[in-house]
Amino acid sequence: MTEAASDSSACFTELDQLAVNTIRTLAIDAVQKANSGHPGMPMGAAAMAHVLFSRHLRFCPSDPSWFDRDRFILSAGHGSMLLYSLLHLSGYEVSVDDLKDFRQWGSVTPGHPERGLTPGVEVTTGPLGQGFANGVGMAAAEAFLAHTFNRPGRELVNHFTYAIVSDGDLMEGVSAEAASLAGHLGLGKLVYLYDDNHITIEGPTALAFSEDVGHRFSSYGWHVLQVTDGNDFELLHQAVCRAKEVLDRPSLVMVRTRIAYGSPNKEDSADAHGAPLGVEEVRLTKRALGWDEEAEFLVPEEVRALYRQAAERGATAREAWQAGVAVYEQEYPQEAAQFMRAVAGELPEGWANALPVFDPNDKALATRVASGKVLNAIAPLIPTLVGGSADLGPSNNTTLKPTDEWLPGTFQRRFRGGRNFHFGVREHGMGGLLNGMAQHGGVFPYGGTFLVFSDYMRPSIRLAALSSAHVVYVFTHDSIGLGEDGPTHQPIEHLASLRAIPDLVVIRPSDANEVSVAWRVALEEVRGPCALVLTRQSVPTFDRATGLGPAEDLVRGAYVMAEAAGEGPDVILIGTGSEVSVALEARALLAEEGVRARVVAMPSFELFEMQQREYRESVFPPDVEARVSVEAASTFGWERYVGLKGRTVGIDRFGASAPAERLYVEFGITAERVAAEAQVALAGIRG
Ligand SMILES: Cc1ncc(C[n+]2csc(CCOP(=O)(O)OP(=O)(O)O)c2C)c(N)n1
Repeated sequence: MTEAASDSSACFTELDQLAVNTIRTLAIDAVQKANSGHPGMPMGAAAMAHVLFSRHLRFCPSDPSWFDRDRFILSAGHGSMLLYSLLHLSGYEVSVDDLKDFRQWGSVTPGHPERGLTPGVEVTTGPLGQGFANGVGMAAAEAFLAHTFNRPGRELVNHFTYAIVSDGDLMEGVSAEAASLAGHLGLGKLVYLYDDNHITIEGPTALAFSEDVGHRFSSYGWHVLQVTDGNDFELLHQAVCRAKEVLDRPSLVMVRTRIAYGSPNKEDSADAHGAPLGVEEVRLTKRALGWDEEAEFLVPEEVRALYRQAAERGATAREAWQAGVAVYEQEYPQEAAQFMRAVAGELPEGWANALPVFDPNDKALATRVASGKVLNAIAPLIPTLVGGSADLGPSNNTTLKPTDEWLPGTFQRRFRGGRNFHFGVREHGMGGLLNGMAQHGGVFPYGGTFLVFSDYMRPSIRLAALSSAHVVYVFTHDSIGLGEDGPTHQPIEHLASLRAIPDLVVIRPSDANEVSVAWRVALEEVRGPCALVLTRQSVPTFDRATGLGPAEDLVRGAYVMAEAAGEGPDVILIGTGSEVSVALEARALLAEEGVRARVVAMPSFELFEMQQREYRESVFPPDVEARVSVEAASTFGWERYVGLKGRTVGIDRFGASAPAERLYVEFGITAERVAAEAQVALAGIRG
């Protein structure tokens, strides 16, 4: 651990103090006007944020998505007014009126920063700890791309990832997972400033947080620095300079700050964490800061000019980068084309031709195994497809062969494009990293675990959906079909709960060929997160030439897999994943009883809901009310498709430890049961 010493100067003047007080008072005014929000954190962290934005951060407000910009994350998203004030001063499209509109309907300044809504906001933060993990993912993506594309003297990717993190961020488990991984990997381009103000909502951190954070991070392998006075520009500047010099480890700059700095009655108090200061306290605070007590949303012109300089520096850096890219294009045309495509988030032309087609005559294949074959078939064509698993690579079939691994020290030397990422047993950290990797851009990230452990990373999945992070989840061992590991490992409610997340596409393919199509959809058609839900156990590859629906129809979410014999169906049987076979068997049983059953394969509710009504009604004709769903999972949600007169076959209790075949029988996920339920539904309708 090092104490920052005075060895360089960035010529801080009164103007810097004016700028910091501008940031503070903008936050105070916006929270007061909105009558809600969090003034304390921006007031306390204003100086460190100012030093970072005015002296270090390389960014270009006129081109917020310039690829080689430094990334900045406000992990403590509740301090959003700190970020909005900085974005405004820096010249992003965030006006004073937008600041006055803080937290209002339709504004670009919502309660917590939302990517895609406000120019300059890199990731959506608010759930503490997530931003921390996102930054690690960004630094990992940066390191991967730098090693993949940079050439001697030609650096296409070379930037830092900064974040301001708070006590709450460091208490959350997800940040511990991500920090451990960042230290292990030696992600040296990661610089975090810790707003160490000793206050959370309930009071002093001493109530619940007493470890030695510095030692903790040192033991993770981080470079830890201390700044004892969070208002000392020189100390802050020097600490950031040192952090940037240490490139073999991530850096944590612990900055002792005072929440609500400048407020005579609320400084150092939890009262200032999440409530407006109040009219009188605002006045007193402005007086204490030497500010015009009457002025609101005041931005002195000279402060704007100071920030304009930072933006100009960024614009110059961007131009130099563009010139470098032009030279690189001449020298390395093939790599340049790959790089440009990656930056644009585009897949190489023709990549989908590499998607395997599986032969129905081959032996039955678990859909997870098919997924592994698909991944390995497409990986050579998509050099920026990177990912791995939370220590379940051999089970999730997420490993690319042959290729390098991401290991400590890997980033310190040129390597051959290691793409297998070992997240370790850290599902939540993996979820946060994947979001950061996706939102850094340039890579297509994927991550695997057992479906049941998607719970461990659910907050990150939710944020991926909320902020359209293009991530593919490989969730295997998707039902009681995993067998003997028992109820702790058998997902029940997981499909329903993932389907309940808006803007998350969940796909449960029924056979190997659907898996192939599912990967294409996940990479090429879905713009946000996509969960592939795959079996542990083998399932047959359907012989589509025998009149079954084409696997390609997976893109529509649901399709007629087997039509009812004769005129129109009496009943519709709907299956997903491994239960499509069960539905097909039930159809045959019903045929023996003179009942015409249509089988619908329904790999994805979400893709189906995107279809036109005519298509949806062609799959589920409204007049065919006898419907039975079969899925080895909670029946919750199936009412939507089976209707009031339909029946559901599923599992609304926890599973059990036994061989899979026995479990299917015990839990009634059988063709006989589906056929019987079909008869019940028909009897109900016929009265
Ligand atoms: C995952 C999560 N849990 C709880 C909250 C609610 N919350 C918002 S801020 C906060 C504590 C803030 O303490 P700190 O991070 O030190 O911020 P400061 O008080 O310095 O503003 C909590 C519990 C949250 N935003 N995210």
